[in-house]
Amino acid sequence: MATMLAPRDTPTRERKALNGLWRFALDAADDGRVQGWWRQRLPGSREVPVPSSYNDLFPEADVHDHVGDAWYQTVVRVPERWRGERIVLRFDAATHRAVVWIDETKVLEHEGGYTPFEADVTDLVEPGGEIRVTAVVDNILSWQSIPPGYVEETPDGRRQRYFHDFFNYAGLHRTVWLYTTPGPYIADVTVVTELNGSIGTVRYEVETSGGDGANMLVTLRDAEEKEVAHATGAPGELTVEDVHPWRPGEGYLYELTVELRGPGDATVDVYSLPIGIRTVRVDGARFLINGDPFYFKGFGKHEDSAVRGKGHDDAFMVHDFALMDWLGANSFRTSHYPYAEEVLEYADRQGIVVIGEVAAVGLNAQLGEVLGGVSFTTFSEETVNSATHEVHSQAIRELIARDTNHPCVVLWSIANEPESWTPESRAYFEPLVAETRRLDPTRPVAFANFMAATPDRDVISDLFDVLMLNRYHGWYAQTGDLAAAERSLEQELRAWVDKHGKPIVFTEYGADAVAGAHALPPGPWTEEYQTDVLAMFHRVFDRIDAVVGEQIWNFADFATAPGIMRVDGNKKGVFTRDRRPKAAAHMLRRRWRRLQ
Ligand code: GCB
Repeated sequence: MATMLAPRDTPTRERKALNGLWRFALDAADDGRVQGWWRQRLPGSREVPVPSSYNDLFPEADVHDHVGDAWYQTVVRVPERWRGERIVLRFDAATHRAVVWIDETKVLEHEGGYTPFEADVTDLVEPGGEIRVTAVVDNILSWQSIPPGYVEETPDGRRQRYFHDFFNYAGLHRTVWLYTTPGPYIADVTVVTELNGSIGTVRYEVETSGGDGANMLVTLRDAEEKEVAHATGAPGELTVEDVHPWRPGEGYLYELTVELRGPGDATVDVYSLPIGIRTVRVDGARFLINGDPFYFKGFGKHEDSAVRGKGHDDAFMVHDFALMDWLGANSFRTSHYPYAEEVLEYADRQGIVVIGEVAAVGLNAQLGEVLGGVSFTTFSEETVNSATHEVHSQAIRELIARDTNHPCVVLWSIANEPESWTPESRAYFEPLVAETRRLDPTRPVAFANFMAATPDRDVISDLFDVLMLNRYHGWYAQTGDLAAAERSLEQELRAWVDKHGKPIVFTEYGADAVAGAHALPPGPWTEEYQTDVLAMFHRVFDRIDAVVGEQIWNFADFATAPGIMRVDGNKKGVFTRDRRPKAAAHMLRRRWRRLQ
């Protein structure tokens, strides 16, 4: 399987982050591609930070609500010592699509806002000299993008409409790199692990480019850097006696080092990556990690913070994980798109379990009416069609290629709340599930099920391994009546258990609460009511064995498109957007840390 190896410093490789302030120009009139803006200094004097969304950096609405191209440009000096190396330009993400030039030459084109892309640019750079890197980043969502949307032409300009409930932040959200590899290099490493009593097995595949006749040495070291196994050649298998597994709550990692050796055993290329030895399996209605039943406690999250929007930020990452730990959470879902790879690397080390989700959110006409204000048929020639299917498929391929070696990821989510009650939806998802399994036979596959897709209507859940349910009893239904909500939730849940007998993870449940709003008796939007809704769900979960997880919607308040259902964004966070606890956080801490 093709992987997408993260850039790393190794004895044979060096990387250089191009983060910082880049020149920036919005291009609402679509002039740049016609006029060839990559050939010159971008017009205007704006600069923006990379990584960050651009939307919230300036007070103007035309920046915040920009639709179309945004141009980024920087000048970088390529180290003289890189002479003779292969040089790669890599973007960890550009939301939602980009074209990149080095000086006058187009080097990259990529669709999809949340996965990396790169190109060998050796022939275009002169070590010691400077290059101009220009990227045009287009934020338009269409029926053929993942996620989908459409653009409305109005007398006041373009307006982007979409069918998901988070703001359409755009820009260079993650690190941009220049990095080196030797000429012949290690291109791909895929690892699959197994456990058998105290013996761990690491099966690996490696692909190299060039270096014919070279041989390969693969070494595994434990966390104390002691060698525990080695092998030559690929594919291969390493056996680890007295294995120390990766497990939830303890991110024990080994380091796998692949060394490519040429004539006379001279080192050609070295690539190392952290790996965790663990297994994942679904058994009846149980979700097993290392053979032990696992119960997910955590959140659906967002990459979202004030000012930087979806720009990756290590400070927020560390703080969010610390808050999750304070609560006793053990997991989260990367709702509704692949997060920065730094987040997965950190989860690997922290022993936090991750449900990895592709950006397929909003493939649902019913939600479209609520959020996009438009009536359409979900699956049709004019809407979600075969071209969309291919983009969706590619998004899954890129997600798995980037994340397959992360032990924290235990489950793939290939869509959030799609239409799942029509023959068209089954025809759409059947091949996607098959493709996901082909790419990764080791992890279970699921999708997050929409409230209206009740067990009697749903026609696709039998294709999947785990039922992930998003439910809002007591909020969008039975608003304000938790007794009725509890009854109807339990009834529905029992119907799922009877129909499928699969493990059920609640991937969303919750209620909006405006921090500081209080009432007795509790009413919607208050902190008390949010707490009561969560407690109601928990009573039901505790009565049903097939429920193997609870991930609240949401970890923190987040930005959305404007709407009368939202108060300055979505307020279902148990933390505010600046990560202050609401009453629900204290209740969760008592439950998850068993303090009551
Ligand atoms: C959902 C969606 C999520 C929304 C949430 C809500 O079902 O999956 O993206 O933000 O509901 O708060 O309405």
